[in-house]
Parts: sequence; structure tokens; C-alpha cells
Amino acid sequence: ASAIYRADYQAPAWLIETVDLTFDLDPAKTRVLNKMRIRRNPGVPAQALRLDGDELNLARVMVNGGGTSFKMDGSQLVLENLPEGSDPVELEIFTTCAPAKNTKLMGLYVSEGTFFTQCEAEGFRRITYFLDRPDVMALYTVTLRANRHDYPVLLSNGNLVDAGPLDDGRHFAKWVDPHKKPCYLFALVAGQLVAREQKIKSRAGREHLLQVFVRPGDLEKTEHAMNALMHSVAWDEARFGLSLDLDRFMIVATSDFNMGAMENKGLNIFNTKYVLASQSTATDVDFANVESVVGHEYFHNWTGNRITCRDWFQLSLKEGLTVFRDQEFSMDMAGTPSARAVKRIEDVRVLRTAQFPEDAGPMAHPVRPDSYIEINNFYTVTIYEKGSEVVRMQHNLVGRDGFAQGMKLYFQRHDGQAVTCDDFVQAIADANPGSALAQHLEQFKRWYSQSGTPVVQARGQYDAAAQTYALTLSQSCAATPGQADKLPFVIPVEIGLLGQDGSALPLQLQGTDATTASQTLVLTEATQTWVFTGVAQAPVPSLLRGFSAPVVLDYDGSDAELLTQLAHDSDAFNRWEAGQRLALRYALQAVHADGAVATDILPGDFVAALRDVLRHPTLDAAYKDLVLTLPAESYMAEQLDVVDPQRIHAVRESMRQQLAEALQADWAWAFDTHSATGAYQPDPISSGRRALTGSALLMLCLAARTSGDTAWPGKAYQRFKDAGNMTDRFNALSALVHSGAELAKPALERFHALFKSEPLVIDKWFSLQASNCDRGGQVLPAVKQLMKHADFSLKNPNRARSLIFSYCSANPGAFHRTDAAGYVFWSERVLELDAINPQVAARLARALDRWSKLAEPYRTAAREAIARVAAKPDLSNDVREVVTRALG
Ligand code: B3K
Ligand code: ZN
Repeated sequence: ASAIYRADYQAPAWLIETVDLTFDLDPAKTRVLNKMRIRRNPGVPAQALRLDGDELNLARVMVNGGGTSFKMDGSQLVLENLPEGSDPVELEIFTTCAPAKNTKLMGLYVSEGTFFTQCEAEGFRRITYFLDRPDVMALYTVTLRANRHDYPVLLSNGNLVDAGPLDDGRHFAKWVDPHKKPCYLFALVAGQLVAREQKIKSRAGREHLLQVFVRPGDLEKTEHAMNALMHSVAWDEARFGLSLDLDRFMIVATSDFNMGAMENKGLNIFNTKYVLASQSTATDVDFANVESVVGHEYFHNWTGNRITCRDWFQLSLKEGLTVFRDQEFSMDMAGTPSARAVKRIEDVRVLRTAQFPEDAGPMAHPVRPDSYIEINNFYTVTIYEKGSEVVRMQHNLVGRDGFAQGMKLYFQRHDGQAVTCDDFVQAIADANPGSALAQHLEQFKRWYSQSGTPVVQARGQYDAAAQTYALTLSQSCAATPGQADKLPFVIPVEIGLLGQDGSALPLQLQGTDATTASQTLVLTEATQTWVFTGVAQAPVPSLLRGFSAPVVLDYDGSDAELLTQLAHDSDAFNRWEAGQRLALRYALQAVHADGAVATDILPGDFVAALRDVLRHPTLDAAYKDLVLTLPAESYMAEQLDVVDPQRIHAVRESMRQQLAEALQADWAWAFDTHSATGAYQPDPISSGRRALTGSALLMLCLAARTSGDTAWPGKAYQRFKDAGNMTDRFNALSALVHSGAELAKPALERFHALFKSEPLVIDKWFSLQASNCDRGGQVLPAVKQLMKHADFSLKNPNRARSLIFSYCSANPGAFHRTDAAGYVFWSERVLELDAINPQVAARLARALDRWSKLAEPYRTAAREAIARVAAKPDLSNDVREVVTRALG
């Protein structure tokens, strides 16, 4: 397949006004009758109608009730002789497809005996011939017919207008969606399902029915999802004045799903992982994820569905904005400033460990890409998370109220349309004429067009005599594929100044009267200098507060400055960041040092500072846990030009062991004082306590490794057995496994026996073993053995991710082996998965994105493994694009 370019966009020559679909559902052969009313798009030169199709069997085509000539061009159905003129044309297309054989899980497929659909991005063409592009929006009527016994529940978008029995034990249901939509938002579900239901009244007084459908037996695990949905509805009304526009809003869960969830109009389909949650089977992280994904899909109802994308290059229009909205929702739900900061830190961690590497690697692309081969490869952390950061900068540049005004204008202008990223930022700027965003609008848009992570270098100069502090900020951005030279970005840099004792110094820009505690400098040139006056002492700068822009900050502050920030910075993000910077600094020194990895990498004053945080009387446990967590190996790797993954792993392990031993008494104190959390609640305070207790337990078990003490592993085993919730149970199990305790084996066996009928828990069981700390190369053989386990299946994406991805993508210390066996394993799994599900295979293929930075012997071995995959002649477009770019 060849590349598609954004610059080639053309408006559709034909429009589809209405679609009337009738399904006779049968797993082996489903019959689809598609009646459309279409018309020529006025203003676009007359063209033949070219409808997309994929793996369909075409039985009949009729135009205005009679036969017609047509031809096939590849997989497209082409009608060249449609009536001239502007009158609507009735088109009838009759096809069949085979849902039971659909292992790609795109289009119509069967999961555990239930029919589901997934149409985004280009799955609708696997259901019927259509103009499968988001700028063609139509009104849908859908009739579902199926055997009543096997498929008692028949769902589609919108409102149920008719239902009843048919001959031969069959029945039907007819659904009408009152809203125009692009076909990627079409959905149907048919099977044996039960629902939790809730009636709600909106602020505006309208009544709605909320439903969460799951398999019988899972109903008691849906309370949290339903609560999250109700909170989402209320939040969007309160924060943005956006109300639910449907009588009925449904969520349905399936265990076979390529990603997290899908925002089909009024009928969201979810991976069970993001719906089901009970205290005995789900961790605090799972509970938080359910809330944020339920929110995310619900928020798409306005940002994505009411206003959609003109073309798939604009994907971040809906995804970046909706991630921003779900992040804000989670923060508002979390409540306290400290809990907000914890959420912000978690989001930034994802950006740095996943998006920064993507933006520096062979798959780097702008937030609004210029070309792609397979659109499924562009549902990336850049489109989602960096896209959200770009929206967040707009929010911060115009302020919270200004942003709400901008959103209002966006809906006034574009409701019901398919638009572009430019249209969005234009609306935000136009609603805020005096803002820095409006002032620098054209330049700001470079965030959408230029890929790569900018580096901001900061240098400060204190003049004691003049009592001034001059801060010079310079920006640069390295070349990325297809983009050799970058122009300067608009970079909001929020700053504060600290005194040597850590107290906040007032900020007064030269030439202004006002003083503030914190200020946002807007860097637009390659280099700019700001001078602050009335600075009574040499300050410690607190730069890029709250991570005000998605950049790498290069500031060579002393260890002492960072220790001051770690102890005192009033910006919670930068306080955490100071600790991370110090840890990173020591880690990189140890990576570069000669000889064996030292056991005392961290200096005493840093360890003492971490102890102070751990023992701090008022900081939240969740925040402490983040401060005490060392930067990830993948983040360390990004700082280096040549990466030795084993050296990095050894350094991080040594640092962790040092913290475990040096703070042993403090960890014991933390465990003892936080381990009783009372009746289970997944709120931020109690989940923070559980997180800190879990970390403490792991540290204590690690310390026990060298001391030979068996008390803590014993305690961990006891806690694992007695825990009243999955968070405590799984943390205790993880502590045993990651510390290599002898009790890990019996605990794992017991865990499996306890939860063998809970697929999402069995996923955790696989994942834990695949992400185990590698001591002597035992992880790969264990993973290979687990592939033979009766519970393993490559066909189920969750299961494949839990074992294969956990090993290849999330366990660098075990994956990068000097004997290359990890890479060989990777290439075999990529090929095996590609024959089943190309989307999932292409994700796995990205595990070796950063191969060219690897030290030898890893580099050559990794390239050979990629070349072996690329040598296969019949690869999917998905995997072909990833490996071609990697070798590029
Ligand atoms: N919009 C879907 C993602 C669809 C992915 C298709 N390959 C989920 C979401 O972002 O909400
Ligand atoms: Zn989304």
C-alpha cells in the first residue's frame, strides 16, 4: 500500500443523507442490506461514486429500485452511470460477511458468542460498501434480526423505536439515531447480556436512561463504571455547559477488544478492563482507569461526535482535546490540590516515558501528521497525550474561563460539522482576542505541524549589586523524520523563584509594578532574556512549573539547588521533579562510570532528603510514593545517545537496593503507619496509602534479600493471603515476585487457583511474571513456558498484551539479552500475531523502535530481528509501515 497525504484532501463528490441498514445476524454468514439515499455534493465536480469495502461478499446492487452496472477497482465498488443532476438517488447494496472468522476485531465480529462492532477508523467498510470517511455524515436507521435464544439483546445507536418476534424463534429490534454521524461511530451489539440501569435528570431537566451491559455474572462489577458515567454527565454540564443529547446512553463490555474503548454514538463499546471493577478483582489503578476511560468516551459525545474530524490527519482534534478533558475530569474528581498534582505527575510520566521516545524515534510524527500508510498506526501517544498537552497550553495561555469561552465559540461555529485542528485553535484564539495565544496564533500552530520534543535551555545570572536576576531561555528542536529544520515554538514557561532557605521570593519583571509568586513567560524567539528586579538574594529558579509545556528542560542547577526545591518548592510538580532530576543525574553518572555498578550511587544528603519526604508529617502518601519512585529505565535511556539496557537496568536496581537498605527503618515505619486503610474505598487518599504501603513492602522484601531476614517476605505472604482487596493482595504478591522471594512460587500458584475464573485477574498474573526482575535470564524461559499454559491465547488481545507486551515492551532488563533471544522471540510473535490481528501485531512491532540507539551487541541483533520481520512478503500494511520506518 502507498502513503496517503493530508495535502491531497478533497471534499467528497457524493454525500450520504440517510442509511437504512438491515442485519440478519449469523456468526458464519451475516447478511447486510444497506439502503442509502445519496446525492451529488454541489460545488464538487461530478465524479463516479467509489465506495470502500473490505472482505465483503457482494450479492446485489440496485439504483432507484432497478438494476445497474458497476465495477470493482481493487476493493472499491465503483458506480459510473448514476443519474445526473441534483436529485437524491436510492442505492441498495446487499452483502454478506463472516463475523465468526473476523480475528482482526475490526468491523463486525463475535466475542464469546456475542456480536460486536468496531468501526473506527476504517472498519465500517468491513460491514458494508460505504463512503468510509469521517466527513460524510448521515442519519441512520438500523434493524437487527437474530435468533432470540442466542441473542436476546439487540442494540444499536440512538433510540429503540420498534421490536418484536419473527418466525423460527427469531426476533427483531429497530433503532433510529436522531443525530447525523460519520460511519466510524456506528455500532451494533447482539447477545446474552444484562444491564445495570440508572435514570438521571440533567441540569436542564431532561431525563436520560443510562445502561451498562455486561455478561450475566459480571453485574456486581459495574457499580463503579455507572458512578463514573453519572459523574461524567454532571461534570461536562458543570464545567463546559455540555449536556447529554440522547434519551439513552449505553456502555457495553467485551473481553475481546483491540484497545481501551470506543465512543460510538450512544452505544460505547468497552474493553472489560475499563468497565468491570470490584474490590476483590480490581486494583486502585484499575478503578482510576475505569473512571477516566468512561469519562473519556462520554466526553467524546461532544468532542468527536457532535463535532468530528474532517479527515484522519485531524485525529488529535478529537483525541488530544478529549484526553485533556478526561485529565481535567480526573483532577476535578480527585479534589485536593495535592491529589491534582499526583494526577498531573502521573500524566507527565506517561508523556516522558512513552511519547518523548516516540517523538525521537522512527515513528515520530506531528500532532497533525502529513501522511500515513495505515491510519491504525497513528492512534499514538503523540496524537493523544502530546495532543492533550497542546490543548493544555492553549488552556493555560487564555485561562480557565477564556478556554470555556473558546469551547463555546467552537460549538457555535462547528456543531454538526467535520473540521480541522486549525478550526479548533482558531476558535479558542478568537474568543480571547487579547491573549498571548491570539497574539502568536500562527506560530502556536507549529505545535500541530512540527514533530519532535523541543529542548529549552535555561541560564540564570544574579547581580547582587543591582539586585536583579536575568533568566535567559533558548529553544531548539532536533531533526525528526522528514523535518530537518524546525522553527521556534510558542512555549509557555511558568516560573517562580525560591530563596536559599526555600521560601518563595516575589517576582517583579523589570519595567512592571506588580509582583507575583509565579509567572508564565512566553518564549517565542530562539533566545529571550527576562530580568527580575528587587531580588534580594541569589535565587533558586523553579522552572516549567506544573510542566507548563511538553519540552525537555535543560538547566544545570547544582545539587544543592535541587535539594532546596525537593524540600520546599511550593509547586508540587517541581518539588517531585527536583527529586527525579537528582536521581537521574546520579543514575547517568553511574551508567557512564567505569567498572562494576557501585552499590552507593546515591549520596547521603539525597537519601536523607528522600527520608524527610517519606517521613513528612503533612504530604499525602500518594505524593510521597511518587517522590520515592526512581525514574523509569526507558526515561533514563532517552537521555543517552548510546544505550546499554543491561547497564541501565543494573544501575536502577542498585539505586533501588540502596534505598531499600538505607531507609529500611523508614519503610517499616511507612508500612506500619499506612497499612490499615479500613473499609475499601478507591478514593485518592486511601489508594495513596495503599500505594505507599505496597512500595514499602517491596523495599522491605528487597532489603531482606541481602540481610537474609525472612520476616518481611513472611509478612508479605501473610498479607497476600489475608488481603481484603486486590490492591493490597497484588502489591504483596508483586513484592514477593520482584524481590525473588522463595514464597513467590507458592503465592503465584495460590493466586491462580483463587482467580482462575476471573480473566482480568489472570491477565495480571501473566503480566506480573513477564515483567519480573530478571536475575540470571530466567524471565524469557518463564514467558515461553507461560505461552503453553492452558489459559494463554494469542487471539485475545488482553491476554497477548499481558504476557507478550509486558515482556517485550515493558521489561527492558529482561528483553535486551546479549544472546538476542528476546529479539528472536519478539520477531516470531510479531509474525504470528500479524496473521491474526495486524493492529495488535503492529503495536508489538514498535517495541524495537529505538534499536538504532542501542549499544552492541544489541544493536546489530535488533536490526537483524526487524529485518527478519520485514523480509516476510505478505505482511499487513500495519506491521509493514512500522518495520519499514524502523529500518528507514
Ligand atoms: N476512538 C477510539 C480509538 C479507536 C482506535 C481505532 N484503531 C477510542 C478513544 O480514543 O476513545
Ligand atoms: Zn478518544
